[in-house]
Amino acid sequence: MFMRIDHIGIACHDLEEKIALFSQTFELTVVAREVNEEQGVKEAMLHIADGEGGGSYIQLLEPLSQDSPVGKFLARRGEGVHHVAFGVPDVAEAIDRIGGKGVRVLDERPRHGSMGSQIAFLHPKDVGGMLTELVQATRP
Ligand code: CMX
Ligand code: CO
Repeated sequence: MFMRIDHIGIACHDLEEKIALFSQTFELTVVAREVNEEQGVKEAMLHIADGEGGGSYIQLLEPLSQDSPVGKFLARRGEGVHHVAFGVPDVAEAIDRIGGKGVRVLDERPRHGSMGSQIAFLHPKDVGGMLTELVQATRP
C-alpha cells in the first residue's frame, strides 16, 4: 500500500526561521510554499529525493490560528515532528482498506494537500501515537 515516505511534517512557530535552518543545515531546496486554509497552515515543502509515485520532502508547518491542529500541537508539545506522511497510489482506496481494519480515518473523503496532492489523516491514537497522513501525489 505504501510506496515511499512522502514527507515528515514539522510544527514550528516561525516558518521563515525554520526554512532558513533546514535549508542551510541539510542543503535542501524549497520547492513549494502554500497557505492551506482548510488545514489551518502556512507551509513550505523542502525536496529530498524523487521516489515511486512522487517525491519525498520535509514539510514545515506554521499554524494560521491557535485552535488549528498545528496550533494546538504547538501549545501542548512545542515545536517538533507533527506527522508522518506515506505515499499511496490511490488515497480513496487506502482510506477504505485502512478504515476497514478499525483505524479511525479523520477524513472520510480525500482533501486538498500540498502541491495538488490528495490527502487523508489517520487518528494518532490508533496508529501507535503517530499522526499519519496518506498522500496521493498529482500525476505529472
Ligand atoms: N501526533 C501524535 N499525537 C497527537 C497529535 C500529533 N500530531 N496531535 C494530537 N495528538 C494526541 C494528543 O496528544 C491527545 O493525546 P492525549 O489524550 O493522550 O493527551 C490526543 O491525540 C487527542 O488530542 P486532542 O487535543 O483531543 O485532539 P486535537 O483536537 O488536537 O486533534 C487530531 C488531534 C489528530 C485529531 C487533529 O490534529 C487532526 O485532525 N489532524 C489532522 C489534520 C492536520 O493535522 N492538519 C495539519 C497538517 C496539514 C498537512 O500536512 O498538509
Ligand atoms: Co503533511
